Amino acid sequence: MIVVHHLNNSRSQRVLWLLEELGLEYEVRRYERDPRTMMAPSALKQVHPLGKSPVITDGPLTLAESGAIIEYLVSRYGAGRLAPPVGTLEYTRYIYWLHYAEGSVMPPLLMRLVFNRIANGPVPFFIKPIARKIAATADRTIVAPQLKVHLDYLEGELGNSDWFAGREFSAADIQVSFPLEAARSRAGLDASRPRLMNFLDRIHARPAYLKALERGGKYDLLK
Ligand SMILES: N[C@@H](CCC(=O)N[C@@H](CS)C(=O)NCC(=O)O)C(=O)O
Repeated sequence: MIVVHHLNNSRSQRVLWLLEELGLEYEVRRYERDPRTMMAPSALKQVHPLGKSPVITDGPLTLAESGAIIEYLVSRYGAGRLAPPVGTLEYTRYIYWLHYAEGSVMPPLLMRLVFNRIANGPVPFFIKPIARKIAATADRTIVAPQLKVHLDYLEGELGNSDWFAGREFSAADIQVSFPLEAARSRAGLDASRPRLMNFLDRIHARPAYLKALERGGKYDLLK
């Protein structure tokens, strides 16, 4: 049985969604973020040394890293579903988006999260104005321009095809969904980028997406 070690409000929601799309049986083991630090509980370190989510176990295998998990589940259990045929241009695009989501667009989104927390988090009152100023300057000069480049790029890509890898929905769309949802929550993704918003509307209407939300519980991404 596949076990998903699922942290609330996190990337592991994508894995639940993928498993629902594939119609596979799985067990969800839940972990709650510390409400003050938002970090994962130490119990996750007993599953994998990094203590992050998602992690899956499948028989003797323990696997972390959402892109690797998605690739593993699709190649082992997909039976040709949710990935373009190997050797096609669409397959290369599929692999590209699996990597891009965590390797390229998530870093500036994570920096935005950190600077938001520095600006709004609990710091001693006498350093608060300085902390806010440093966070605002770093965000304005480093993070915001990068996020704009990524969101413009992603919006443009959906002008070429309905889904990221091509004409068919694939697991690459599941992988890219998390940065887009995070961008809506903390990077100002809105109706000024209609293709991305339409993509989010389309995925949110999928029965498997909704079923995965029921299995995963509250999904309210950090700002
Ligand atoms: N690149 C990794 C990132 C894993 C990761 O950072 N997960 C976050 C959840 S969104 C986490 O576990 N955060 C809690 C913590 O760092 O303590 C992946 O895609 O799986």
